[in-house]
Amino acid sequence: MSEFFPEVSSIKYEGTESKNPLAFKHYKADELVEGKSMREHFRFGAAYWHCMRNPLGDPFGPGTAQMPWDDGSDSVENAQKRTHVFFEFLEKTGIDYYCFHDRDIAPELGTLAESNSALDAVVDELEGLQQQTGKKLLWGTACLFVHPRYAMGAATSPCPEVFAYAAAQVKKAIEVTHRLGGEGYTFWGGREGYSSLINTDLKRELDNLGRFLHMAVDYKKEIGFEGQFYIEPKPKEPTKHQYDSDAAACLNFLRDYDLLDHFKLNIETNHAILAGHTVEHDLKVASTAGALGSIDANAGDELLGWDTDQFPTNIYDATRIMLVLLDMGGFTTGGLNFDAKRRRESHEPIDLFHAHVGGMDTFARGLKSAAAIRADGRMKEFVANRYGGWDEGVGAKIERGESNLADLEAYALSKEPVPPSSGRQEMLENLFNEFI
Ligand code: XUL
Ligand code: CO
Repeated sequence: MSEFFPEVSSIKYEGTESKNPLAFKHYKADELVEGKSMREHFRFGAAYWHCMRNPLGDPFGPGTAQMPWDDGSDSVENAQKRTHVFFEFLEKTGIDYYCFHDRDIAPELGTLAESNSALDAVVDELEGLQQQTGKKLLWGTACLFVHPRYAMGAATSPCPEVFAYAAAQVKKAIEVTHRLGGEGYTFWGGREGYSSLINTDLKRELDNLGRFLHMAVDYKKEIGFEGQFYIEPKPKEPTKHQYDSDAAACLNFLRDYDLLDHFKLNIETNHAILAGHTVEHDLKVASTAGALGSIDANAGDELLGWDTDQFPTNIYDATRIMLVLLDMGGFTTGGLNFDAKRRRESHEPIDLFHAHVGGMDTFARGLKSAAAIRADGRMKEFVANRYGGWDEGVGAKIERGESNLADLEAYALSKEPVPPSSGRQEMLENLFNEFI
């Protein structure tokens, strides 16, 4: 150890008095909250693509990230070496899980067969490192959006050859995820959408996407992969419109194509914002449908309006996220993956640590606040009372399905409705603040 990040030792919990920027002030892995350790609540994951592969470029300039361990080549040796850097990072931060795209961990080479064997060689390395450290794969995925062949989509490409290539890539990515004991597999349709409807056969593209996902479900069963499949909604960027635009659109698509039993959603904060929602909204929509699977934790910048993938530092948001999560009983297969990158100006390796430590501490505060709100009970009680009319009389009858329009007309003719009492939004917002 201490080979690649000699300036950082294992990050410890030092409590709120600590002035050490590389110490946890709130995240204490084994501390119990609502009877479960923080580590189990969060199942924190790190994103291989951002930690190891993101050079921190932007549309106006090249990458700035210092990666002294990386020789910049597409060699398998270089790819294997990176896995050791990454696991040192996981060990020192105490992050238990990770996520990857096939092409983050191994290079895309001249042919699919060569790319597949490069992937196998890196997966060998990852398998050994997982065994040594006990770290686990939260989910794997295939990168179906970087290579120019995918410029018009993968499963929704107008070209069947591209569909076939993408299918082959997903097959292999599911296999390696399975081999590494991955607890899930994510489909993020990077370019499954359109830039213009003028040249798009929308129905055909959606039908093909449905077919593609059914093939994946069939293959999963065939090889006995028990991990959870996720769809990650995102409305746009890089395309103008992505079919998996938000939680509701994904659920509708899954229902339409008879896939709902096989998928849950992986909700990402910045994607929900791009869809014109809060993350709390998309989490609620997903969890209400029994389909909230995992979370890609990050933050956007309201002034920039694109997928900035910043690290989460907002305690209000973290509290709202943790409230939804605690209310649904926590993760089963999923976890909290930091799909976040440092700013271009934060180019030193140590910034990776500052970023993740801050994200973990933010969520620890969110968890504690959310648990306190739940223990206090006033918020929940208010909502229960607000809808209390539905528990008795005419409300209960409607909910039992025993009313029709004529009955309700007779009821309405017999008395003036009692108007609802105040929603007390401001009072509840103040109450929420008591716990932050
Ligand atoms: C892109 C994004 C992806 C997915 C995995 O915005 O979030 O990195 O999480 O493909
Ligand atoms: Co994501």
